[in-house]
Amino acid sequence: MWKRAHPSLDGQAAMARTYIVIFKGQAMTQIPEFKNYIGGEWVRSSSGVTFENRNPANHDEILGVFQKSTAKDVEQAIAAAREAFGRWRLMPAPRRGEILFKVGELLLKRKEEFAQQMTREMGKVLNETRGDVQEAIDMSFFTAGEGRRLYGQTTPAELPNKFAMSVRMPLGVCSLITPWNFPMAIPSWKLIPALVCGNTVVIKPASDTPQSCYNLVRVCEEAGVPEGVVNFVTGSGSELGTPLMTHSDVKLVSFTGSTEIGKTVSIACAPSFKHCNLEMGGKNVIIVADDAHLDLAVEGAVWGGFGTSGQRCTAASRVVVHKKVYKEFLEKFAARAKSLRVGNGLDPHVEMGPVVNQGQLRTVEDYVEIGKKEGAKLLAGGHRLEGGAYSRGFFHEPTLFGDVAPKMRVAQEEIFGPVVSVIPADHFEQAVEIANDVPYGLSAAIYTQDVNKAFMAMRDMYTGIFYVNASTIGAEVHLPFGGTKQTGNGHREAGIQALDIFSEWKSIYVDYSGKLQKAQIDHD
Ligand code: UN1
Repeated sequence: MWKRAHPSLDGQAAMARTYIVIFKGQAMTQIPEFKNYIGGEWVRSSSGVTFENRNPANHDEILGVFQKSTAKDVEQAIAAAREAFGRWRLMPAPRRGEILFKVGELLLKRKEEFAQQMTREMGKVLNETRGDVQEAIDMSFFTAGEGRRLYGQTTPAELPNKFAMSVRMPLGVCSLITPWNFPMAIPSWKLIPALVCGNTVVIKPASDTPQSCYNLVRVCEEAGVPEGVVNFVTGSGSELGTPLMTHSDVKLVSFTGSTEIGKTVSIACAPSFKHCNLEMGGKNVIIVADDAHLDLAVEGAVWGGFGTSGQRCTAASRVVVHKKVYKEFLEKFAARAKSLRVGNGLDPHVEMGPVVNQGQLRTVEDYVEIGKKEGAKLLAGGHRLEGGAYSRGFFHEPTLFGDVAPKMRVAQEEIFGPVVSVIPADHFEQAVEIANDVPYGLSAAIYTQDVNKAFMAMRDMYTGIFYVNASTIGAEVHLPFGGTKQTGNGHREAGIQALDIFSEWKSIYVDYSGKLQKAQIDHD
């Protein structure tokens, strides 16, 4: 029997200790302490140390403290997941699906609250954090139905009185390592399909955004996911990565983050042949053809380039524009970039929030300098925003480079910030060539009114995702998500394709002939 799950999210079970901040001699606010979730219990780290979760729009605001966990904590979480696996894999999949449906319902109920907390912890505007929570809701509802499908195949056997079929089986304990830019959606892309397939998990969120993942885990607990099935451990990747990636009881590591770290995950998994699913960088592109609806293309470039402050792996950080419309496009794009309202994402008038932390802000500043030195033309932005409402946060102007050459670093490397490079092209074929000529292959788009060009680009762009007359961002959960080249390692998250990550195939033959039959040999 499973032990009863904690009954209510509203209880303060996870926040046993609070801190009082003293400001000008006055107690200002209470800072909640969040714990790890291991084997159905909310527990402190064996380190006894915590780290702070701060608001990137106002880094004086501490949203909570989280456990700075150790390898020992991870080992306990893996042991709990391993113990729970024996029972969870035997729970009928439709029943697992029902619990996941409940997860979706609870997320829906608390969507606004979770969105507000997410804007506070990572900065993107409220509309986008609502979308992030919605993506987790969509994933829960879509995947819950898989509990009643998880289709395998039945197929004729080549011998008489013999039956053949294939079924999916879970792998066991999965380590899920998730990023800060979609702090609830991406954990849900991994967690929910892993669970419906019958796996148990240890999830480690990015240290910039532990609360959104915590909210998802609490919802799982409330929905009735039994103890030990989902384990949540916070702390630094450099400390926790090794046990998460190398422990012999872990069967799969699912990672979303930079290509650089993805490579280390891949290498760490190799000696023990762990399954490894990687979602990494992008250098996504919008092609603007000479017949494009220009205003629409500009809107797409603004949304794709500056949405989430450019911090999406699907962000449109390059725009390749036909020379006939290049000048007009650039003028319109620069005007829109300059007019964007930057500020605290909780303000409904704000269109772009801060970047997530000081390091990310420096990276953006570095790339602005690199672009200038390479000879790109700075047409909008180019500076961090300082003073007044900006003084306590990590704000940067929406930045636009024109006259970018395809091989410049700003056109080749993932910046993960509000910087867009516009590249002129002489003709359509050249535009496609430039668009493909980067080390990544996540998302691409074309704006054109010509159906022939649209289909040619659909065929020739070597990316995992492609859009016609829409920007490079906004993938839906029931379609496969992932990319080619250095973006991934051949897997696709989301859609029914995610099931292929989180399950293994077993082919089963049942011989009811009552005699020895030999495949391939008893042929005549
Ligand atoms: C990411 O940037 O890591 O397609 C994920 C999109 C979102 C997901 C982005 N649905 O832009």
